[in-house]
Amino acid sequence: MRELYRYDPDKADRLLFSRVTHPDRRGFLKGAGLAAMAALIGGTIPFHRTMPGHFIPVALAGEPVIQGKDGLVVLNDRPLSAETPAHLLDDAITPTERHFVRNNGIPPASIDAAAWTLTIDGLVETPLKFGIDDLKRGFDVVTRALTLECAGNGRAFFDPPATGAQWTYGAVACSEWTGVRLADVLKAAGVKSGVVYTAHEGADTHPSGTASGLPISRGVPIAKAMDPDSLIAFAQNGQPIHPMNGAPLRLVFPGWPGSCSQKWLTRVWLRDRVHDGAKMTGRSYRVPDRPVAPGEQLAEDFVIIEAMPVKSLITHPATGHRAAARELEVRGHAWAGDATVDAVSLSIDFGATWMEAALDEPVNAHAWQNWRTVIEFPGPGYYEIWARATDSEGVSQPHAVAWNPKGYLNNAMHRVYVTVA
Ligand SMILES: Nc1nc2c(c(=O)[nH]1)N[C@H]1C(S)=C(S)[C@@H](COP(=O)(O)O)O[C@H]1N2
Ligand SMILES: [Mo]
Repeated sequence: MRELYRYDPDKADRLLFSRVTHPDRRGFLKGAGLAAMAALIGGTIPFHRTMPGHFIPVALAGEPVIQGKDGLVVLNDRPLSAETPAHLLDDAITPTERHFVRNNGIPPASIDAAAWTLTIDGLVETPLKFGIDDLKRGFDVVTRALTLECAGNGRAFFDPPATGAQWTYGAVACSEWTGVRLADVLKAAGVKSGVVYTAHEGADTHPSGTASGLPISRGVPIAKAMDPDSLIAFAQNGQPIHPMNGAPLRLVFPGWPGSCSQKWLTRVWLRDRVHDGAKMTGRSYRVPDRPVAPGEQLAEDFVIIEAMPVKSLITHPATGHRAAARELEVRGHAWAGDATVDAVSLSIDFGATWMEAALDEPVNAHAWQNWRTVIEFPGPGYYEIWARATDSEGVSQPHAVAWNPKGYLNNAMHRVYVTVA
């Protein structure tokens, strides 16, 4: 019932509540629906006749809403978007239960990994079809820690507000992905001259349930596809991929907008032009090619987002932490698209002075970098800790990011507050 409410609240309503022809009444919970609801809640529902339809009873809403995920905040139910609070991203490698979820459509209802096929076609010498075992047998299998961030991470802080999932900080993760290199698979098919872009297809369906067409089909320039860290992955942290993270097969293009990394992957085709699939055009995953005034709605001159900008996250302490002692360990991660991070600086005096944190090398290219330092507060009171990363090109995170219509690429510094007793 919980699943049904999550993926198809209309259908759940129809099944559980009696049909009433009157347009503003949904009818009442009865029969098998009533029995099922009562069983799940663990008691009878004396006022079931006045229970409104089309909502999830608190008793059910209080349950973990996504099986196999822990502590994620659900931003949207359908399609499902859920982010991870910053302090739950403290691990060097993000456990699967803490990896965010961003769905544009409805995931495939059943997943049969043994029967799954991936088609490689378009501008190739030989179109090929692979089962997952064929991929494992035919190509080098590699495991890499790879940073994946939604281009809309930080959207909630744009003013005027940008439409779309209101991500705060937690649409980012760095899990260990196991799979084969996309480049090896494309080479096996034979990349023809004139290939410009890839195009990706997955098995999820349009959120309306009735409209045909893919909810999302994006691509990358062929050079990014040939990067050895661009993977076709079949495992996440040593286990089969979580159903909401694209089981049984997905692309991972680290450092680029998460939207490139097609989940429930069924096809990669090569094109002689920039791909124009769903969410490649218009304002989707594109930003104005020049600064615009906040709120300005321009119609053209958008460019496709490629590598994501330098950014950092404070994962300890959690914001609002009450420190008993003057000394406090502060730690987190930093990442920079296809580049690396050279430094992470921290300030506890609103940016007047900065101190450098100890910063680890990435465990491999395209993995986020862990950093830490011990801060000593001068006395009791309220403090903000600000973190600012600088990438290998010398570019630092800004205090505030330029506004854009869809609220992408917010890499403003992360701030948390602490009170010292
Ligand atoms: N098939 C498919 N792939 C998809 C999506 C989707 O809706 N359908 N969402 C994309 C977006 S916008 C992001 S940010 C990432 C998120 O990956 P995750 O849900 O595993 O965190 O998946 C991308 N791949
Ligand atoms: Mo995304």
